[in-house]
Amino acid sequence: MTSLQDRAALLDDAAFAARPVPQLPPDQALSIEDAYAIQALVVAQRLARGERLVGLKLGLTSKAKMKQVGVNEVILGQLTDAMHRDEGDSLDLGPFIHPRVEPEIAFVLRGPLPPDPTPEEALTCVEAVAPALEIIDSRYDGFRFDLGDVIADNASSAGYVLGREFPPETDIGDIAISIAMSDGPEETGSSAAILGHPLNALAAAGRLSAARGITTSAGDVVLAGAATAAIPLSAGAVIGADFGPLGRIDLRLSPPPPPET
Ligand code: OOG
Ligand code: MG
Repeated sequence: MTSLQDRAALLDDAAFAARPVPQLPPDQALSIEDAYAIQALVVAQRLARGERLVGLKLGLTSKAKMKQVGVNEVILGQLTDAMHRDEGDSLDLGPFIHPRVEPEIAFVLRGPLPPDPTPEEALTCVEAVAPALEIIDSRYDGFRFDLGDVIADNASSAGYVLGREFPPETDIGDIAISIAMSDGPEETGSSAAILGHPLNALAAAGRLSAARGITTSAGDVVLAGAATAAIPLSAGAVIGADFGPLGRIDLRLSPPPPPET
């Protein structure tokens, strides 16, 4: 059995080198405790390289997502400033292994989340709501993992883009969301698919982060989890995501690198 630190180093190297690693065999499946301990070490390695924590992400908060990856529990991951991308940027896929994109609802916090908030209490911590895109990139071969693997891998966190911010009282309970790539694939859903309401995901973020000793503060971003299955990214395409009353996010992907001669 490799140590938690060895496992964290393996996952961090995989992310850094954009080279996938095998998931753990079933007889070595991680406990949830050990999985979050590895995640903490993976994140610590990023912080040691100078990255800064900027918030949290929930994963697997909709049936569409659970079905796509075959894991049926809500998970928590941590976002750093290095993962942030602007809508105006052209997204270079070089640093990723097999990235996918998914549409999300984001919260910007005005203060720390309490340990076990009701959705109403969670709402009092919100400064703004916004549409968002998340780029996920499992560090495992074939994007295949079990619950412990994906928690250890910081919930596949790799990138995020925030759209325009709206006031906290904006009705986000049932927003039609669609996402399409210019080269074909598309997915549609509703924000109601996110645990019934994205605020339930924010409350879950309070609960799960408190359980792992992770604190939040004003200005932090919390991604509520995707309402639809994720779509693979292909170089040169354009992602267009429509969030109805919350507007759109359009993101251009850099063209593929020229073939080596
Ligand atoms: C795990 C992360 C899931 C979401 O929004 O549900 C997630 C994965 O699918 O790789 O970010
Ligand atoms: Mg996500």
